[in-house]
Amino acid sequence: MNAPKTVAQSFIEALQRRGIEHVFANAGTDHAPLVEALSVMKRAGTAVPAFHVVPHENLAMAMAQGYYRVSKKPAVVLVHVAVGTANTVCSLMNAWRSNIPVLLVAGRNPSSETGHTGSRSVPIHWGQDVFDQGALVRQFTKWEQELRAYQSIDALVDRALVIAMSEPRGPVYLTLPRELLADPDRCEPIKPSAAPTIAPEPAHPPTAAIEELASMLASANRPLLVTSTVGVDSEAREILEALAERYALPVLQSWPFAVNIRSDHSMNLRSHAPDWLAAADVVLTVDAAVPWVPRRTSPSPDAAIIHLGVDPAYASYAYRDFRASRLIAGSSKAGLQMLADALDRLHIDQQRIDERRKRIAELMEKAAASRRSRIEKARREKPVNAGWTAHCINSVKSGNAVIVNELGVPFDLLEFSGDEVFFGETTAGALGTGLGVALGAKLADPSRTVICCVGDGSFMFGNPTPALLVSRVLGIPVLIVIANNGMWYAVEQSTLDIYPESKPDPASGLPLTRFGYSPDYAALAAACGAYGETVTDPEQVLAALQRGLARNGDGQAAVIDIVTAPGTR
Ligand SMILES: Cc1ncc(C[n+]2csc(CCOP(=O)(O)OP(=O)(O)O)c2C)c(N)n1
Ligand SMILES: [Mg+2]
Repeated sequence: MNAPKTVAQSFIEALQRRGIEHVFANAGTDHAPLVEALSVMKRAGTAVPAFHVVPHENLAMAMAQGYYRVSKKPAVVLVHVAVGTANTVCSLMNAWRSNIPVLLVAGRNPSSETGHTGSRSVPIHWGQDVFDQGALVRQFTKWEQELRAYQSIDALVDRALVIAMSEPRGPVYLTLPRELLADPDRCEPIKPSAAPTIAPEPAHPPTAAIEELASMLASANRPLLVTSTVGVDSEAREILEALAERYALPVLQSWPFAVNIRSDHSMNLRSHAPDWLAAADVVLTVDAAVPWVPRRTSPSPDAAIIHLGVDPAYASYAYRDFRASRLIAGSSKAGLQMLADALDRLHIDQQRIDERRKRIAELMEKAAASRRSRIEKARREKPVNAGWTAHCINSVKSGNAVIVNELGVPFDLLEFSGDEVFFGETTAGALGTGLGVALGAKLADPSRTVICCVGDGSFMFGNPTPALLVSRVLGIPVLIVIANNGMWYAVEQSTLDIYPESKPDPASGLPLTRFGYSPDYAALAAACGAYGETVTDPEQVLAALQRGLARNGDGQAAVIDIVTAPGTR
């Protein structure tokens, strides 16, 4: 007689039915019923998602983010009880702040001492039992739940995914007790015809509010649009580009997480335009959690400020004082298109637009000249200047490359045609996500070149040994470029920023900023089966990147360790 189907099997079937392609797994004793279910299902030839062994949970969580960004599909991260959950939390904070849906699943260790197949069997089942496992992630997830007896695992998986995929998107957490996973599934099987999970449609902003916004922009002299993440949706980026071009509406990217506007666009102020921000009379922020840093520059108190986005109040941020004359809630993509249409219906003084276009063109030319001279200066600097690395990356990357940047190169020196995927830092600033993001992106679309630029600190935070192992085992080669300044420059920089009179020791810099030793990252790469190279000469950067990409073409990951000067980025 066949053994009855377990809840563990039903869980795996539910993932398969809902279109989950990848499970990034870091297993433990809590997963015994899942391991057995997978083994049974494999022998029976049942279709299941790809379960990948990922030897660090932070890496698994990062891979899910890169995978989602390229495929637009959520992945599952499977971890071991509270301890595995704890290891995901750093990268989970990034997923939370960048609205990336991930279904994080953890086992719960058995509660019973005897009497059940799943009952406790090793001493850790006492020690790993915690009072409130969900508390570990509750403030970084949209929803968290534990499977209870007689609940349908199908319904629970569905609910988790729908919540993760509804706007604003984000990670969710589901825990599965070992005894319940081992139980026979007593619930009615779901009808095979049931439709797969779909993301709920986001609400559109109200027409009246958009029309009012259009009139304000139509009569503005110095309007400004500020965004951080709108370009995560390439269609929204295209709408924004057309709107900005037509109405000479300059776009500032604050803490950019995506390509929000292509680099050669006539209205692209990149990430720094304090003068225009200070003088703007109408400021529209679109998907920008931190549109500016008030202690540096703010718009004038007389400026009209409008925030547009699915959650323009950013309810998940504890304190945030970017007061606005208007908050417009709704899909930013829909809102930008509605705004373009509303502006088209208005009678707008073309001369005013033309004059502004001229003023902005002059500003752009100055900024471009300053970037050119920065690159010319960087070209000769030794140790290598990361600005030169950015320039070399521009020349080697393909049009649809994925560029991940975690304190690797200056954003403003990267050039994007618009078809690339750019994955910047999130406002959570949890370092150690870059390597996994790059791997997840490559898994989602192996035809894309994936270049991951990281600081040496970020490289170490990113679990490099597990990352290179996963790259090799899954055949997902990426190019990792390290800006190796031997330190945490950000820490030194932030100290000097608020204590400008501070005096770093000429030999050792400020306390708590220098590593004191530089590991041989190229040798580390080689030890993990990747190609590794150390570069000290600026003239070698381009060729080294090309060699790395050639290795990628042969299926091997590459680590190009570029020695930069302490106190620079
Ligand atoms: C997980 C985590 N730990 C610590 C920090 C604090 N922190 C912010 S930037 C930074 C330095 C990162 O070093 P690196 O990647 O080498 O970049 P660099 O600043 O040297 O350019 C640190 C430690 C953080 N953001 N995230
Ligand atoms: Mg560093």
